Amino acid sequence: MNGVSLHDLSAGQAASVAEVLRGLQSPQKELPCKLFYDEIGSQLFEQITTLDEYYPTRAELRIMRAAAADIAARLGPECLLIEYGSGSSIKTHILLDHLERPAGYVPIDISREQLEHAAATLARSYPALPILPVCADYTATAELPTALPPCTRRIAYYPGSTIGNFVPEDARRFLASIAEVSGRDGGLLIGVDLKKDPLMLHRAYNDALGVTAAFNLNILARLNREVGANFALDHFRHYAFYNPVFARVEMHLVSLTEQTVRVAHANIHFDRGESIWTEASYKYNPPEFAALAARAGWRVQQVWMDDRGLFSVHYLTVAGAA
Ligand code: AVI
Repeated sequence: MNGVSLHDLSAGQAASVAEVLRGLQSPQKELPCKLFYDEIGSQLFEQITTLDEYYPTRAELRIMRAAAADIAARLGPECLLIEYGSGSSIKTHILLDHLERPAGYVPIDISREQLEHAAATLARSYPALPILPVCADYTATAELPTALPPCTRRIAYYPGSTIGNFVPEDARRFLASIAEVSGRDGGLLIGVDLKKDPLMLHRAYNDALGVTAAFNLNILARLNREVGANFALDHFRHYAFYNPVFARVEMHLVSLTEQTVRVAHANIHFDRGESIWTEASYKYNPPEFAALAARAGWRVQQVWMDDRGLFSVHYLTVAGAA
């Protein structure tokens, strides 16, 4: 892997039968959205980010391009950049291109393949930059390699509004664990999707080409492949809608018929019209996100938005630091 050595804290990434069955045996059936991202699901997600209807990726990129110098000045020289999620994206390149003498780059991801690919790509673009990839489920462990390069401060980077895929209390817990890893002088640069016209949200999760539907249904195909399930994909419908009461887009898979599906050693019964809840994508306005972050020990220093007010990038520092 181009001389970059990988720190493996993962316990493997196959779907856990116990977790899947717990979700499917709950009164509101559910599956964890992290199961979307096997190889096929990750490719489908890449396609989603290029769809006309899916505005967040383009809006965040516009912000990063317009504010890169400003952001780099905020982060300061010789910082250690710790990215949660895979770091192969253009956003990471924009940031690294503008940072002053970054001390190192630590991408953390559960997908070993994506991590290796991202680290190798970045190593080619930045041959002098120390890169320390960590293979881990970052929602479950805050651990980092002990031998990290010396730096002025640790900056956590969490783009893509993935924070919206946590229910708010889990988001708070995750943000608090990042504050701990970042330490007293730490910073956090995070992308957050904003509340907006519900029709625009509806279109973003119900694209005309059906890529989001394929992404959602792939979770059942994955269970067929990995845990010996026998879901008939054409007996389920992708159903996504914006719920303004909770300010979240909900994605479900709705059973089109009464049916019983085998999942590992269990039989799961579905009534006609019953759903599996597969994802929540919470939207925040800036004061709401600031309040959530404050409960996790962060203080907002600056917020950048695109000219259409669709997306936001927040820079926060650990509260109580000088
Ligand atoms: C990764 N995450 C921020 C995406 C979102 O918008 O919540 C996942 C996604 N689900 C459907 N489309 C995109």
